[in-house]
Amino acid sequence: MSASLSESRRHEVIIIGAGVSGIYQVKRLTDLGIDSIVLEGDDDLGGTWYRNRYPGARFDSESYTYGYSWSREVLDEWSWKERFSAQPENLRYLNFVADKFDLRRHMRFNARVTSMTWDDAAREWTVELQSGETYVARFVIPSLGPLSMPTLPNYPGMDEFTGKSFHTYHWPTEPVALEGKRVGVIGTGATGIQVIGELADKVGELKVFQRRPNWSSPLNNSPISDEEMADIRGRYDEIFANCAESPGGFEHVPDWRGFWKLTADERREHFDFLYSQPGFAILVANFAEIFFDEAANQEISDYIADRIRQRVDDPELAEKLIPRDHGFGMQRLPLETNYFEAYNRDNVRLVDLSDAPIEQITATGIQTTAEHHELDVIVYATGFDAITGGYDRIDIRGVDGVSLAELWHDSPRTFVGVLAHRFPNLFMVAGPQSVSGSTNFPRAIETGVDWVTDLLEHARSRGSTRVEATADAEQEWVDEVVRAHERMMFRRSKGWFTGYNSNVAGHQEGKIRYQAYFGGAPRYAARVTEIAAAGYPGLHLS
Ligand code: NA7
Repeated sequence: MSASLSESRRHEVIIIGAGVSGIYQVKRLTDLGIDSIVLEGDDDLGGTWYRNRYPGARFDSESYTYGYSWSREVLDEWSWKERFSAQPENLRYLNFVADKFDLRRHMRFNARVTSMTWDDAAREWTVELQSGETYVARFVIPSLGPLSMPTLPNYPGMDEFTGKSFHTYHWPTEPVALEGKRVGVIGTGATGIQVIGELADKVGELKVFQRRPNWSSPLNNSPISDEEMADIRGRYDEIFANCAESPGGFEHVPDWRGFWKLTADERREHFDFLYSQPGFAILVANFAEIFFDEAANQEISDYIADRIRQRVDDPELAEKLIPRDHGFGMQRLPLETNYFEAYNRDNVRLVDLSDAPIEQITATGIQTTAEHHELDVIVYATGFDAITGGYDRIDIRGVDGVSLAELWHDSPRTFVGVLAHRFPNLFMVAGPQSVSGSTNFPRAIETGVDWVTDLLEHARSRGSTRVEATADAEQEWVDEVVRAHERMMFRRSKGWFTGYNSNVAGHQEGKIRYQAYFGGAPRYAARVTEIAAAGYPGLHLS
């Protein structure tokens, strides 16, 4: 039952979500003396790094490019221990930042938002929690994270399995005994590939249920020594400046020497070099042509396929691990540690679902059309209702009760990924159609938080109590998002970059949901900076 409005708690700003974005957003607002509260559905802060506790969960971005750039003190005091830091350390980092700035006192946990309703007369949002309590605020800043809505398949019998089963996002907080156990992993995306590489030598038997193979290349993780950390600390300004200039928000920048100007041997030499480099270098420091020239993409795909053949002992199995339906980098590239070597182990088996799909989950395992697999544990690494999923699960009602989920049913519509027409005073940090889904998240998050904060200050300084994107400005941005997709070959691939998830009702294979802006982080940052400098054309402030 809803509490009456007189019982509602009032704040000027409600931030939804205490993850990487919410933490920075509340820091900015409280520094400005703006009365804000963070409502977090989980029982502690950390968002993606609070939730994703599965073995092998770690950054794919260099740790020191993932961390916040906005506090010199944090940069000076925090030492990253690994180039690609693992989940427990990442969660410690976020706690360190929140505690250092005493941000927990602005956060309320176990406060899951279920609905939000705009009152155009009062010019405020009423936000309702699962508990029935309500909050009222002039502005709401959803900081929901692009991958916060996990999705499970809907195989018959999933509830009947008597062993342990969970989605990777809901990996239990208490330790799970896996030694000697028969474990099945469904899914070979970025998550599945991390889990499989990590678990192969720690469980009795590992069966990988693969619907489609994914391209993957080595993470090349390594420890960061004290000396190296000191060097990184001295170079932070340069590192973040490089990230700001790279389309993906990474240290790695594309190679513009010209794919076809070099000989095949020179290109191969460059591929060899990149394959040994850390992180996304093989993708984002590669020749820019691999993203839009079919022949260039085929060449790097063939190169990576050969690497897989070299690493997997059984040639027939190697072929099953090589994607045929999309080229290298055309879906989110998983980075791996010992993934391909895992298949050389006697206790690891690939179950190719393209030969024999899953029919049902039984009390004791997984039944495919070919055989029954007895299992003690089933790990669903089956992905997310990406980018818009977090919004869809809140019933958001704008002007005249219009539903955001209904308006976005086919594809979201926003102005620069921050505002939506008919939803005044709702400022999405790193929302749909921003650059967040296509880059090193925190770099884009900082752009988003800073822009939202400036806009809020601008509105307050003018005494504006209502900020809305015009329909025309929204349409222009949607058109720009579509044009950026059209330039990219990956628009023909399946996967969350193009908004497709087979487990979400209403998603249609081959129909793009324009969920992210793929024009690159530098271009996005320049555009939104230009808009702010010009006094926010496209927005109606009153
Ligand atoms: P992804 O990349 O969406 O991968 C999900 C995987 O699960 C993928 O291999 C899917 O196969 C597979 N899947 C999904 N549903 C099923 C069913 N019903 N049966 C069999 N297999 C299925 O999610 P991740 O969690 O790996 O990565 C998401 C992001 O998290 C990642 O990009 C990082 O930024 C962190 P498919 O390829 O669709 O055939």
